[in-house]
Formats: sequence, C-alpha cells, structure tokens
Amino acid sequence: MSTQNELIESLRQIIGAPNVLTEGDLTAWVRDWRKRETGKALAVVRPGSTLEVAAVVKACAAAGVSIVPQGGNTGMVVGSTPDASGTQIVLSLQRMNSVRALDAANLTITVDAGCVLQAIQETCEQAGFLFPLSLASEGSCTIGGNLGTNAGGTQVVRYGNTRDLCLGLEVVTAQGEVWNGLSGLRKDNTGYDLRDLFIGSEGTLGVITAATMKLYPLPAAQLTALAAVPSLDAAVTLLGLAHRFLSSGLTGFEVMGQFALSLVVKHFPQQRVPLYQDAPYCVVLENSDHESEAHARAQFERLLEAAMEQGCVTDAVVAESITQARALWHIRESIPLAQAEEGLNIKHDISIPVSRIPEFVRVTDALLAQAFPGARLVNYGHLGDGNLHYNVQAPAGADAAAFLNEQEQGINTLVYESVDQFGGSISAEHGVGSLKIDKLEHHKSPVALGMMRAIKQALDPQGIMNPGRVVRV
Ligand code: FAD
Ligand code: 2HG
Ligand code: ZN
Repeated sequence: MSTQNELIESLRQIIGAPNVLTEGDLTAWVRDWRKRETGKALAVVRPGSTLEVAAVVKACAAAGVSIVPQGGNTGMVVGSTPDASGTQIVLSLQRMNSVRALDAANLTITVDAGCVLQAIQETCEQAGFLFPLSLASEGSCTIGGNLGTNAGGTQVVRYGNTRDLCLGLEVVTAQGEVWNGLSGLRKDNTGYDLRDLFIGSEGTLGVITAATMKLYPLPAAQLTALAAVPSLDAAVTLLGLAHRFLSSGLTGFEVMGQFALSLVVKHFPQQRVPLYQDAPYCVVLENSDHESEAHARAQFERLLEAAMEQGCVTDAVVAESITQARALWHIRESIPLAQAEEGLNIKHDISIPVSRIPEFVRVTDALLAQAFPGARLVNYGHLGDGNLHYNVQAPAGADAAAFLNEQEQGINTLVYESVDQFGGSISAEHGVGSLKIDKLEHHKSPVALGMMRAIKQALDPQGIMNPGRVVRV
C-alpha cells in the first residue's frame, strides 16, 4: 500500500470512514468561491473534535502530507482550497460547530472554530448580547476562517476587525499538539502574543479549533441611512462629521460607487436602489444608540442637516423600519454577488489613509483608463476604515477570462504601485492566500518578510500547513 493510501486508512480509523471523503462531487471543498481555481484533494477530512484534529494533523505530519484548513470556503484569495496535485488534504472544520460557553459576566463567548458566524450572532442576540462581526458571507463563513483571515466587514469602524474581538484561541499545532489559550482574559502580558500570531495566518501556522470572543451590550436602536454624495472628497468630509456628531454610535460607514450600484440594479432588479442615479457615490451609515430610537434619529437628522449645509450630502433617506434598514444594507452586501454575476473580475482589497483616498482614486482611475481602455472600475467598500474594494471588471462585452489572462498582472502592478505611493496596504481584510503571494514579496520589506519566514519555519518546520499561501520559505 502507498503511504497516501495508508494515511487515508488511518484517517478513516481516527475519525470514521464517512468523514474522510475521497470520491463523489467534492467541488464545494476544492473550488474557491470566486471560481478562480479548482484543485484536487487527496481527501476531504472532517474531524468532529479538537482531539480528532490533533490526531489527523499528527498522521499527516508523519506521512509528510500537506493540510489545507477550511471553514466555509468563502475566502477571496484562493487560500482554502487544495492545489491541483491531488496530494493535499482539505481539513474541514465544519462539523465542529458547538457553542462551548457564554460567560455573561465576563462578556465572552467560547465557540468551536467551525461555528458559522451568523449562528454565533444569533446565539448572542438571544442571550441579550451583540457579537458585532458582520460580513455579507456570514451565513456560511466560520469563526475559524474569520480568525484565519482576520476578517473585517461592516462594523470595523466601531468594533475593530476579528483580531480586536478575540481574547483567546485553542490551536492544534503543525506537530499535532493542542495549545489551550482560551483564557478569556482582557489582560495577559506573559511574553509573546501567540494568539495574535495565529490570527491572520491563513492556516499556515496551525489549525484554530476554538476561540473566546468578546461580546457587547445590544444597542437600544440601530438606525441606517443612505446618503448621496457629490464626490469621494465629500464622502470623507461626511465621515469626519459622522464621527463628530455620532461619536461611538457610528457603527457603519460604507461607500458605493455608481457603477457598483448599477451592477446590483442590473443583476438583482427586484432590489430598489434609491438615490444612486443622480450621484457618483452613495454612503450607507449606521448609528447605534444605547438610549433610544428617538435619540438616534435626532442625532442622524442633525448630522445630515449639517452635511447638507456643507454640501457634502445632496440627498439622503433614513430607514423608517428594520425592514427598510435591512434593504439598504442588502444593497451594499449584494455588490460582490452582482460582480460575480457580471463575470470573472479582479479584486483589490486595499487600505489607504482615509485622508488620501480621494486623491488615490483620482490618480489611479486616470492611470488605468489610459493603460487599459474600457476596463470598468467597481469601487466600493469600508470607507470608515480606509478600506476600498477597488475592483476591475473586464470591458463590456469582452471575454472576461481572456481579459484576466492577458491583463490581470499589468492591472495589479499598476494598482499596487499606486497603493505603495499612497502609503497603503495591498490587503486590508481578505488576506494574501495564493493570489497575492508574489505581490507580497514585492510590497513587504525584506526585514518583515525575514521575520515572517522565521516564524513559519519555527512553527511549521516541515512546511505542511497550507503551503504556497501567504509566504514562501
Ligand atoms: P475559508 O474561506 O474556509 O478560509 C479562509 C482562510 O482561513 C484560508 O487560508 C484557510 O486555510 C484559513 N482557515 C479557515 N479555517 C481555519 C481554521 N480553523 N484554522 C486556521 N486557518 C483556517 N471578508 C472580509 O474580511 N470582509 C468582508 O466584508 C467580506 N465580505 C464577503 C462577502 C462575500 C459575499 C464573500 C463571499 C466573502 C466575503 N469576505 C469578506 C471574505 C470571507 O468571507 C472571509 O475571508 C471569511 O473570514 C472567510 O471565512 P471562511 O470560514 O469561509 O474561511
Ligand atoms: C465586501 O466588503 C467584501 O463586500 C467583498 O469584502 C469585497 O468582493 C469584494 O471585492
Ligand atoms: Zn470588504
């Protein structure tokens, strides 16, 4: 029997044959969400407990077989699917989906890594708490994947990204040992922060099996508004006013370019998209208030009045009900899906200091128009965090796959050089995966890359954890 067959046999013994998939349609595990790549797995392995994960990792390490940790497989950078060799296993955490504990006094929840984000939000809400991480993929992404990518989303402006919400982790190391760091402590200065090493490491250092996350009180009211703005400069001015008028009540500030919104109108005609026809950009704002809805509404009115006086808002609607608020958010959250419907596309998940974003967009739009005539810019994102999704869609009517084949490298180089010029980052929230591994080598300093490689070598000397992702050793 070959080593690979022996490994599969021992995995079957460890976690039960029905949880080691080698046949049938494995597309859901081997193709990435964007349909950029379809790999081939030696097996899809679905352990049901931390001890099973540890035993699986030990067996793979002994056989020298690489492991690709996977949660909901909603990642944007081809990081959670196997390569085409058929020699890697996909380690799916989906069966590990229990809430372990909710500590109301400590304001924490401890969950298995395979818990779906939306299920965590709902559990917390039923217990009277807010778990603020919020992404359009929340119905299928897992907390393990959120931690693996240090996901952002639409509430970062107030609550921070996944890293800011995490107090402790349980991790299976690349050697198959279990590190229990589920402390729930808000203060712990006992040396290097191991938790922060694993957050954002995209499965390249170990497997996150559980996490202790922060909870917040549920706000008394959450109000959503949509504002039409005459320019990105105006959107930045509005952001400044929103910080001033709403203070910590400002829990969402998302910008959407007119073309991005037109794709939602085109592909989801059942959605009503107000205001967008008359403005180059619209902004979704959210005000969470711990007093009352009336207080939140009065604050919003004062903000929008001041913004209109200053000319940075030309028109606005404030949602009158939860249904209306959801509809406004749904417009924003539909943009990635509308882009997918429009065809294969190029994503740039970038961050730039907020103050420099309008100039970045002016300069980069012009460079792209000159070098790649007809390419369509889909610009939107988390302006409150200085994070744009500065995406590119093939020219209308063009063969998108052929366009990406020929132009993606050039477009990426142009955009990322501009990002460098403006002091930004080539990945704000989606991570590096395999799509940006080459780019990272150009844009990260040699000193930083050297430290990253040293960490990778120290924690995964065999190089079996998600190889070909984030950093090459
Ligand atoms: P996967 O895609 O399965 O994995 C992602 C990475 O994490 C891989 O490298 C994988 O190896 C690693 N990983 C997964 N689980 C573990 C684990 N238990 N231990 C160690 N490593 C692990 N992202 C944002 O940041 N903000 C957004 O607003 C946002 N919106 C999105 C909207 C849509 C419609 C979609 C499809 C995606 C969006 N994403 C967004 C991207 C994606 O949802 C996030 O990156 C999410 O955190 C991935 O979670 P997942 O469980 O699907 O992880
Ligand atoms: C979002 O903010 C996600 O909607 C996806 O991060 C962004 O598809 C994208 O480029
Ligand atoms: Zn995003």
